Amino acid sequence: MTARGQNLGVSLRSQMICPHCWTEFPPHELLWIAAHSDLRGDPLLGQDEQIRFLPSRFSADGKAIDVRGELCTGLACPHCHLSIAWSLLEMQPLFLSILGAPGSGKSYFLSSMTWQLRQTLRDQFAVSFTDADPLNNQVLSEYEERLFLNPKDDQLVYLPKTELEGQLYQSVAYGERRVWYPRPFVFSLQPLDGHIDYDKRRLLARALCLYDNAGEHFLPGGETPNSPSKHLALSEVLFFLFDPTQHPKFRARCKDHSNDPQMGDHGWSHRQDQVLLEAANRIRAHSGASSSDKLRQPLVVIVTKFDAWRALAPNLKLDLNQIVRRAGKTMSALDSNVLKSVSDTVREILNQHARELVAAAEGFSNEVIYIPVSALGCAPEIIGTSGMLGIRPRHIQPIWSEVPLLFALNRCTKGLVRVGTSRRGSRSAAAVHEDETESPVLLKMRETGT
Ligand SMILES: Nc1nc2c(ncn2[C@@H]2O[C@H](COP(=O)(O)OP(=O)(O)O)[C@@H](O)[C@H]2O)c(=O)[nH]1
Ligand SMILES: [Mg+2]
Repeated sequence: MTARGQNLGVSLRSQMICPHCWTEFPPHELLWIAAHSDLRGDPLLGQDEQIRFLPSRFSADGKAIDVRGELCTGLACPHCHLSIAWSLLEMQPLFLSILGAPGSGKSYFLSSMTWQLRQTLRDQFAVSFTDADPLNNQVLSEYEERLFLNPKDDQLVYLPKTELEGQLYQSVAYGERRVWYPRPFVFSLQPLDGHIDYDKRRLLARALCLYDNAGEHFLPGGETPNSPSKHLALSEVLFFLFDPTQHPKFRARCKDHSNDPQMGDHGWSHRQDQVLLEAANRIRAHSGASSSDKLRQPLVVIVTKFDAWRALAPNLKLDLNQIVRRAGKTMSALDSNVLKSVSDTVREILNQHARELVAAAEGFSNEVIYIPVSALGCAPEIIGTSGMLGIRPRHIQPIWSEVPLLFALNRCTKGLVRVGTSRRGSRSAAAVHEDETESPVLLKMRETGT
């Protein structure tokens, strides 16, 4: 592959990291996935998988040719043999792990976030957000379709539980040992025409690798050598979902103000601070940090199901236009004043009702931000006598689901998404201007003439 990079019309990265097993390797070690249907049987992935091979023949446009003469398009990791999206050849990866107790709303949040980002990033930030590997992202695309593109929008639907070893985990057999890796959802992000740094698009582009972890993995004792979680240590920012409906004090305060079954008898409780402490321990173990060290990654505490606990925050009006503000003709910026004031309000509420969580979060990282979201914007209903919870797609109205990732993109990239501060009292389209003190990674924005 080395000499083939130019033929493919891409400039290759010198080192790559597999988003499945996190092995680092140079691109010329990449394997190709045979295309001919007879070429089946992989020692690591099983009899039904296509053969992985190091090619010796290439087409004129740099694609490998398998031993049966078929043109191949799929790439695979030389270590675990799982498939690797092309965008990882060119774009720096951005790992991001989503943690939370079972039932805290991770799967709904992830679906709502990616659905919203497809529009918000393109329309407001002139950034494209596309599936790097549609086949690998299929589970998530199906979730999005079920919730947001469902033709039977008055029927109750639900997302399946994230099984420990189900669709969201892929298994690899290294001899006798079988390892289950969390399936990454990989998205390509690049500036579009209209982005202030469109001419630096190759430099700014990132391959976002998201992990939806089964909550059970993070209950004490959940990690085994066969279910590794090294992505936590690689994550540039961590999302921890805190679910107030699982907290006894929140439930006691909200049950008379919410019709959500989760706030009543239907609710359950996990010690959510312990999930965070367990994650911190694993990251420290992977990175060799001492148990008293705070971690280098910023921590976003995403307080889910805002629709169910909004009675505790009557002054929070979470309108997207309040935080995503026009900063020029084609670009918007995140208003850091709004972000900070909402974070302070939410921290105060958590401090009143779940002090242990604030202590765990602030012991975890020096940089903690609290963001309320509602993936659904409404309460689920109990489905018949099954006891399961479902949602009618026509009721769904996400609240701020994309904000945590917009913040992460600002924090971890060199200007893909920008922050600014609103001028006092201004509500005009040009209400936000760049504030270089807000983020060390902020690039200077040229005058936009607004
Ligand atoms: N009220 C409310 N409930 C939600 C919301 N998002 C998810 N839920 C409910 O929370 C439960 C658990 O969600 P899920 O995403 O499966 O949790 P996970 O185990 O962390 O992946 C489901 O029964 C959902 O109906 C929300 O935004 N508001
Ligand atoms: Mg789940």
